[in-house]
Amino acid sequence: MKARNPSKPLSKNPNLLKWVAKMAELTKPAAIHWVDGSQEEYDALCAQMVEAGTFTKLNEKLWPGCYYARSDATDVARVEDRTFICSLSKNNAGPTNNWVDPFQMRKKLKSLFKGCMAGRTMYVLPFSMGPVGSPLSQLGVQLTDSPYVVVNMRIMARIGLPVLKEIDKNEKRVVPCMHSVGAPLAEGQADVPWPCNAEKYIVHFPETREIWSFGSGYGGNALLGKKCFALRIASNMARDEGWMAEHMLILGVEDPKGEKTYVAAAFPSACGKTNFAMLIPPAALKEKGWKVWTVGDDIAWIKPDAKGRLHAINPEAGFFGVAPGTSVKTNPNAMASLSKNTIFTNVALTPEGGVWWEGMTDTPPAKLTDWQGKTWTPAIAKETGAKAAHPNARFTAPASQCPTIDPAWEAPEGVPISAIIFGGRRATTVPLVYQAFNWSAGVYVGATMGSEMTAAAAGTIGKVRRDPFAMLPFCGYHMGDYFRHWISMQKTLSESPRIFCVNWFRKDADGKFLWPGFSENMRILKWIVDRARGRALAKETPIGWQPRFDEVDWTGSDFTREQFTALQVVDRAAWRAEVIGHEELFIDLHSHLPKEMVYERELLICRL
Ligand code: TSX
Ligand code: MN
Repeated sequence: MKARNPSKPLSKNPNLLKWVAKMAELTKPAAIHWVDGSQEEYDALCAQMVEAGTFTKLNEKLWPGCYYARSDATDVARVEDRTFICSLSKNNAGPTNNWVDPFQMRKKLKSLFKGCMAGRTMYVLPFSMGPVGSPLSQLGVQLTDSPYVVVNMRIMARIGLPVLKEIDKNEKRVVPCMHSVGAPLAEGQADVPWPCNAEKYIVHFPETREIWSFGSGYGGNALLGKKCFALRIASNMARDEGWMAEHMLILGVEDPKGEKTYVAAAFPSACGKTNFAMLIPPAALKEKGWKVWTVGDDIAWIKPDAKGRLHAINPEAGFFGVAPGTSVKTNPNAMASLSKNTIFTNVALTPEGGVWWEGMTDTPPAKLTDWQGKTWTPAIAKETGAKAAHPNARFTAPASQCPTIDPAWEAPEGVPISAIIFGGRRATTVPLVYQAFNWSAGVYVGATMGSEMTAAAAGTIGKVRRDPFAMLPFCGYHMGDYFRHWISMQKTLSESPRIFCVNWFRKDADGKFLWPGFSENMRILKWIVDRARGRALAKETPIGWQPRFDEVDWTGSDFTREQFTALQVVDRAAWRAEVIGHEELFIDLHSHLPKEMVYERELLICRL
């Protein structure tokens, strides 16, 4: 069979062809490649990157179909201070986003992108966020000079021919996504394994629904379907169209009768969101017939159906997960998901052609090549503190490979959402679990959630950093208006999901965790699902409804009434101080804050 000529356009859509030509004229690539999304194309791009030194093929026996990439040491994470929401009015971006006048930004981008793809191939990458053809899905086309981005996007989204067919139906608006690593090659200039630019711009135009990303090849900066589209741009679409684009996992709880209850949950970073999405119940509950199914681990698009019930899809097709800390103990389902056909970035390499990261096994291998290509041994680590894997090292794994992937994870109509959970990492004050009194009280819980710093690098240890709805870096408009949108969503619903708050991280006076977490979280999840179904009791406290000890299923556990009581304490003095902390964030949003937030706070103070 003759290989197809990738420069031949795969679409006749005049708007798409015009835009591609215009962008090629601006960026001056040496070639254009229309991405069909096939396995052959993926294999060829991977082979080409092995040849170029960007990829290392892992040992086929140990890690079938897997590749390894090491990024530039300066291009290892999202760059929040270089991320911009360029709405026409600064007021619409709000105080929690960086804003630049869109006319000025367009001028800047034009100069940055001028000739920026010289010597490289520009890939035309059509993608669908959500199952192709789902009424909840959205379409985009990313132009990128990074083959690494193309192969990662093939795992994280639906790409290629089926998407182009959808685009040619011309029903849905297509979001144009421009991306360049910003490293043009002069005639005869040799390439580097990870091209990037010290000057980075991650730019969103919410009104025109456009994304422009320059200078980075990493994760959320470069895989534009994910944070840029599915959260920042989609949050704008969702507000305008009456749905919700949320930084939430989706899971399904199957009860002993075989009935499924779906839950969406938002957690700030470093709370084990992916672990919770792939939870395995303790043996005793498993034997009773309880099972958790995974729909998604990061993003949920939620929309009322014709009957006014919220339905959610996972707009992604893969997991772009943090590797360090992931093990057969903390998350066996993630380990199974990443066991084949996975791309690893910035983990460590074993002499056998395998990968390793901190926390994968109790004892590290005797010798590794670290994420920067240097020799790493446990002795060196002990002396210098050097990490074998970068703390933000990632795996890109197909969701279909997750052993607990829900049979309905690609259902075009989504799954019905019965409960919403907000979490945080709090050593004090916030109990293990409580249920908000009603929707607006639940919105208050989401608006005031936060985590305590664990690393000195991120700020003062112990200080609560507020991250409302885990959306602070991802809301594409004014956070106060976002709260307002949440409040107003209830008006469109015939039945509101129940809203809960959890905290797996409460500590005793000696700094020891009060709750074993991980699989044991199933007992709390079971109570949440039983509450949503009207099957469990609760007692009223000043902050919401809490389970009594006897209302949690402790089968197979030796957790005591006293331990549980300590975890569930609502300390009125601590909560009075907590409410003052809520105000610190609200004051910044004051001019856009919905009055419900003020009323909820007043009522909370009254109850305290
Ligand atoms: O992911 C976590 N979850 C959710 C699991 C479904 N982690 C990992 C940290 C975040 C990246 C947790 N860490 C959880 C948790 O529920 N809880 C804790 C805190 C903890 C850590 C170790 C122990 C107990 C609690 N060890 C023992 O009890 C032996
Ligand atoms: Mn995330």
